[in-house]
Amino acid sequence: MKTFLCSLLLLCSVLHIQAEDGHQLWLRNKKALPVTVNCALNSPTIAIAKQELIQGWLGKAGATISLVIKKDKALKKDGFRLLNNAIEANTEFGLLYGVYELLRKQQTGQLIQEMVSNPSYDIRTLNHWDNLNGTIERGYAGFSIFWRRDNPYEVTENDKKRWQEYARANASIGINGAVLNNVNASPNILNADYLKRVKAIAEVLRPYGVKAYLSINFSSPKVIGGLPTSDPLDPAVINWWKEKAKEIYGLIPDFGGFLVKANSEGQPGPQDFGRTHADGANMLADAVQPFGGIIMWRAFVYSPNDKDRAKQAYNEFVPLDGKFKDNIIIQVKNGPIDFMPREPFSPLIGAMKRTPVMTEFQITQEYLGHSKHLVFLSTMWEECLQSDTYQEGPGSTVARCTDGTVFNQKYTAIAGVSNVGLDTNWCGHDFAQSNWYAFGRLAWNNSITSEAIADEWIKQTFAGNSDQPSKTVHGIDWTENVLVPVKRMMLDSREAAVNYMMPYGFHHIMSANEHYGPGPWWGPARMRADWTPPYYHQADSNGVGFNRTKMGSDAVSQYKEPLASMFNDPSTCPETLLLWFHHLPWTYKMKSGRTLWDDICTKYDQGVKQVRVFQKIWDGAAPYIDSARHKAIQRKLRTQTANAVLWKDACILYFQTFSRMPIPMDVEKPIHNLDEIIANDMVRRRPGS
Ligand code: GCV
Repeated sequence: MKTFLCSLLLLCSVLHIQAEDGHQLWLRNKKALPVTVNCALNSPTIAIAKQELIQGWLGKAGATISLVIKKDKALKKDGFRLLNNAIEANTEFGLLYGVYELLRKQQTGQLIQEMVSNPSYDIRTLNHWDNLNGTIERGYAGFSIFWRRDNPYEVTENDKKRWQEYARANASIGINGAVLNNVNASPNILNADYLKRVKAIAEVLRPYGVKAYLSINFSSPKVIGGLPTSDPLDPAVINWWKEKAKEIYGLIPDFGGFLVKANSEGQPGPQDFGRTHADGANMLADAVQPFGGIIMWRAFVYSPNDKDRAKQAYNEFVPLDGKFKDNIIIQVKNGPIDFMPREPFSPLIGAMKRTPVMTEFQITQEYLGHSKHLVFLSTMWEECLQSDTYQEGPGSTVARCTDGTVFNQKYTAIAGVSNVGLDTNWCGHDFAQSNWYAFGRLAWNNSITSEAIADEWIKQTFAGNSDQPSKTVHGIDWTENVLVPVKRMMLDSREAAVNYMMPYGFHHIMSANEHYGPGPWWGPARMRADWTPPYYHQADSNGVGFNRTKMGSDAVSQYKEPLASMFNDPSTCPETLLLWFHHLPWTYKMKSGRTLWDDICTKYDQGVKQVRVFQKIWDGAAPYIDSARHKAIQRKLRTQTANAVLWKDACILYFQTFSRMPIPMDVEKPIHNLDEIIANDMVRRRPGS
């Protein structure tokens, strides 16, 4: 036995076989060719840049590359220029980004030409909803990489290694900021012991150009500062925040700033003291301003009293336009409700003309199948970024309204709610890594296509794997059997999820609390209406959908013409958003010529069929993918299909109780019974169970 193990180890080392467990993300070990790297500068960041080139070089063997810091007007912030034998940038981080770009091009078989690349946004952050006890709100990949319950302040070598790997992954795709704790923030994050840990994290992230930011709790002056109030206009409170900022910057000179969730879902905020969001944000902005810090103030606000939750952020924030200090950015979720599988863009974007606005995307799949479903979110974000707001004439896309092209902004930024945890493969599902990757790539370049992102990611993540080292991006069979079909699967996957979960503008009809399976029926008597699905789908015997037209809640009027009129009329409203804006009869005639009911059933069915195709595609790729990752993904696809069938059956059968119409003949018949699905769901949701 001993001899057998020894020979196996020897064989592995000869063949360079490495277990593929997904931990290396898109940065898998390569058999690098020799290269010489020159740089006049010496710094930890330059050392990383050199090391990356040496360990990843796939260009001409024996080449020499120079890394040059050079003032160049064509380069903005951390942009870079790739030349034949050199990378130039204004900053050392620019050089590092240039190195990763060059290596990415080599690894994905792209033509390397002289090019300039500038980031679309100055600040490209991940938001970690990580709690100080190590759990992660809406996290599906294990515990936090930053915080833990036991020995919370101890910093181990293992911690540092993880943080370093995390920072490297971020730098490789241009992410330059990390908000380290949950927006539902514990005031304790600002206590000295936690700040020491933040300092330790920041030190590991720093050479990779990733700045640390913190979410703060607006009541901190009272809760941990011992003050009688947290009123933002109170001189003692103002002073407390100034002193706290001084303390933080004393520890972490390049600290990024604060992210704030205020007066939202029970979090404290300035309105508790009769003040406005601007009062609260400005007070914090003053505290961090001397150190170059910024405030990212979230506009995710809604109260149970409004008739339409979708209108509230706009109603509260637009009147405050122009009242915010210039180191504040309003952070707005991409849609008006909450990271649904499909929403129109938030009407706040482009409407605040004298206040910088940044979009917040959700990388973690709270409403898109957690880490169990394969859903490539890039297409959803691309759809949002390319939506035309018309705010400053045609072409005022979400991307251009937030990246400084349309409005003159001191800072531009974008945020993604991270899906990273302690799981070996970081994200729970190997394909969920592609969402981290896509967020970074879009944050760097908001006009890159999802197709290009998927192409890069597949090549870097799967080509030339350990079981099949010879199958590389250059092989025709690899292209035909992996690259092309897997890319198709990724690009179709978000639409498939919309189809089997919430087609035609349905939203918020998932099960309560966990937000995973279907739950359109859920609505206990004393529950806040806007937390229950019937508030959103409004199904009755006459029809279905939320009436947001001028005759309904009039949310359409928050959009600039021609959108307001287009959304207001069901015949011009995109069918993908039909039930978002309209309450329509079940017999409403769709563009297909069939009834709304028939088309709803058909879409659910189509979603299931699409996931079955994904299973086939993945099964077909088996000979080309290392077996550990292949099996893990195959298993998850099975779960996804079963869950898609459940969504389809539950929604069709539930809505049928209102439509009273037959399921079309060509739609696969339900295999579940509605009463059983509901009973199961209720049992799971029974208090205390
Ligand atoms: C961090 C949704 C989520 C909450 C999240 C909140 C937010 O409501 O379900 O978990 O809280 O959004 O974005 O603040």
